[in-house]
Amino acid sequence: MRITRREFLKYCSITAGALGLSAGTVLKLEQALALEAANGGIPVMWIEGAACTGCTMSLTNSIYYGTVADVLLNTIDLDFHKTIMVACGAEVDGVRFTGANALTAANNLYTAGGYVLVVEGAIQTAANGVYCEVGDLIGDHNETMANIALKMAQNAYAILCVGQCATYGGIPAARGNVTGAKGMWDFVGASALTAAQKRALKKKIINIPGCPPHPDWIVGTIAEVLALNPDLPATPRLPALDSVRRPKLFYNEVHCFNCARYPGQQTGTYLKSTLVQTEADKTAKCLKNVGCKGRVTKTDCPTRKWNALSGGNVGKNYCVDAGFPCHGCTQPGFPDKHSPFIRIP
Ligand code: FSX
Repeated sequence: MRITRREFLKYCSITAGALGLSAGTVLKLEQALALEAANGGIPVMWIEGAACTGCTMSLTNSIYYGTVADVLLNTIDLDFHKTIMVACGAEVDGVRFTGANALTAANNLYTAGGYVLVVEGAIQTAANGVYCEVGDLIGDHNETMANIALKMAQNAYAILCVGQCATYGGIPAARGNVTGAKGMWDFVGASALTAAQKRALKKKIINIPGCPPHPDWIVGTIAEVLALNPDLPATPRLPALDSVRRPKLFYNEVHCFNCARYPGQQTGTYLKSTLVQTEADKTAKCLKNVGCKGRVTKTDCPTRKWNALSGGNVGKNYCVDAGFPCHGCTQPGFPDKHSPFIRIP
């Protein structure tokens, strides 16, 4: 199935509410995509470090589209994504990453501001980054994710960190982190760049946490970035972000306030064990006493839910509705700060 830009716009219009896009934003998106059609579009380069690839899997569950390639190849120009592209190995790394390395080449597509960088997964920094090599890139030796991420981030137009691992370190950076795994923000902060370079780079970062993130959060943010920058100004306009650089469209409210079990919290009616639950408990009993982190977690999971059957519809379910405590995967500090996930009374 091939999805045209027109259909992508239709999708954004139909699902504007679900994606968190205003009518005005959809209009601007139309201008941006028109420019994309005329100019070939700004390429998207998607690189992956230490991760389970769940973020990519989540994106491929984006509703409405047959495949993620339809979303990104036919609407947004995804030039590089190792998991879903057909080409692999030295052939494609040589073309793409060598382009990113050779930043001075006059006709190089990947010169400053020439692409949007999506980072999935944490950056492993110990032992000069050898825990994560990302391809046969330089003659007879491999390049590290750490080197590639820093080079590409410096020259990216904007940087979307997708998933808890790429944003705040996630599971790869949990206790026992011998590989020195870090989220992008901390990785840049600990790098050898100058203070001015770090500031400039950090200004371009948008964090889309979640383990994994909801596909709407990813697609919606990409759509908003395009809509905000139809003319590709030198300094990109970013969506409204909170203090840990999450788009407010999706991460503005504490989970509990929209939770179906909130009445239980207000009346002090708590579930005693996740193993014993009735249907009625789903709206009557709060999960706080079995380890729920909803009180400190900002996410729209309770209203958006996951696995919608068609575009624009609320999803079928999510952790808390399924009887499992929220484990705070959109918050900095996950998983250590929120462990254990389940408390057994
Ligand atoms: Fe991390 Fe992505 Fe958790 Fe996995 O690839 S956010 S481990 S579900 O999904 O990076």
